[in-house]
Amino acid sequence: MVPEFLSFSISLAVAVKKGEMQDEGIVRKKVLLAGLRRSGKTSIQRVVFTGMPAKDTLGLNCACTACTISHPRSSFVGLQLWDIPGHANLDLLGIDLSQLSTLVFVIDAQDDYTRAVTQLLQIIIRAYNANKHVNIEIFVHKVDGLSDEYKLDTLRDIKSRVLDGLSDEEVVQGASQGAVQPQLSYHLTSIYDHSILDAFSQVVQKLARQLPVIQNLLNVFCSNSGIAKAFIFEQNSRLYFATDSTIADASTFEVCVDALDTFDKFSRLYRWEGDTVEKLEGEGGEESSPAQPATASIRLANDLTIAKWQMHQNLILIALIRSDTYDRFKQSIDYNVTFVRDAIVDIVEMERRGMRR
Ligand SMILES: Nc1nc2c(ncn2[C@@H]2O[C@H](COP(=O)(O)OP(=O)(O)O)[C@@H](O)[C@H]2O)c(=O)[nH]1
Ligand SMILES: [Mg+2]
Repeated sequence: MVPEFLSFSISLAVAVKKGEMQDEGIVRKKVLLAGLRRSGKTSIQRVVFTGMPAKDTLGLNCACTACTISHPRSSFVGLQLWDIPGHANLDLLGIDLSQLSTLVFVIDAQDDYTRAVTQLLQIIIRAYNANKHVNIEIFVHKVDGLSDEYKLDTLRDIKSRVLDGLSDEEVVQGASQGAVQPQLSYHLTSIYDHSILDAFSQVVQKLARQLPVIQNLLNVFCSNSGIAKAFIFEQNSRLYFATDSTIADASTFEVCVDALDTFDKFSRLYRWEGDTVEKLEGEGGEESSPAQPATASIRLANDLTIAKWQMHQNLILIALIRSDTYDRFKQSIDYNVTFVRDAIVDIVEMERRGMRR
């Protein structure tokens, strides 16, 4: 039951790489949210990063200016998110695409997307030619209310239009010689369910340098502790930074996010005495999370238990496990968690030192 963790060493690159930028002494990765007007960019940004309830986005005004939002300092990945109006001219806004780590393009799937695909092709070519390593993430958005079949047809249609469009383009330098191709990832998203969190988590994970290390750690932890699925969530944003490599369906993720919310709500009902409070308040500064116990669990009706452990200031380990395994081996699992926690704390501290240069 007790895992044997291999010791691992991590080296961080010291120079500021392409696609990174510094502000307030923190290196942040730039993520540009692009797409036609009213495709849902601002709603995504508000729901994911400020916790705005999805229905409140109905009242969002059409922003005519670009805005940036910096992910909290305590985050695992330093992010700067650019939300630009649909009609904006990138050159006039002074956005240097070579500085971009990720381009997120939002397409409204409930609308005619012909014009959106044309704009997407233009921006892919520009972003790719400016930085061959840019991650391009395409959100086929507002899929709530669409049948599963219609969703998949729409996704297939958009993919084929984009591929056709790109193969017709001579402008993607190098691609025609069969060298490098822009790497495109597609996500079906909606702000009315957890798909937007899942998609944005995957976007952010690609920017985390230590992801493979944490993933390996979780794989070892799960296989040695009888755990079906584990996620490391950032509590404030509810984005997950890593999960083990077991394939899980969307409902597993949903149930884990719901549990995270429930733990959070319950923890607000109680005052947690002791070191934890002082530590959280002292370290967190601007965005310290509410004080809460280091561990808690919820038993679901289908003989499964969801357990959580506080890993670091704002990072939570959530694990889905059979209830009988949890009851029998709780102490061993808690013991294994201490290995994961120590490793995560080391990695996070190292990442933060890497961010502050
Ligand atoms: N049904 C649905 N509506 C959405 C979704 N995301 C955004 N919207 C709505 O789309 C409208 C335009 O959103 P907004 O964020 O202002 O678009 P922007 O111009 O791209 O920033 C708003 O009324 C939102 O409530 C979604 O996932 N599903
Ligand atoms: Mg907007």
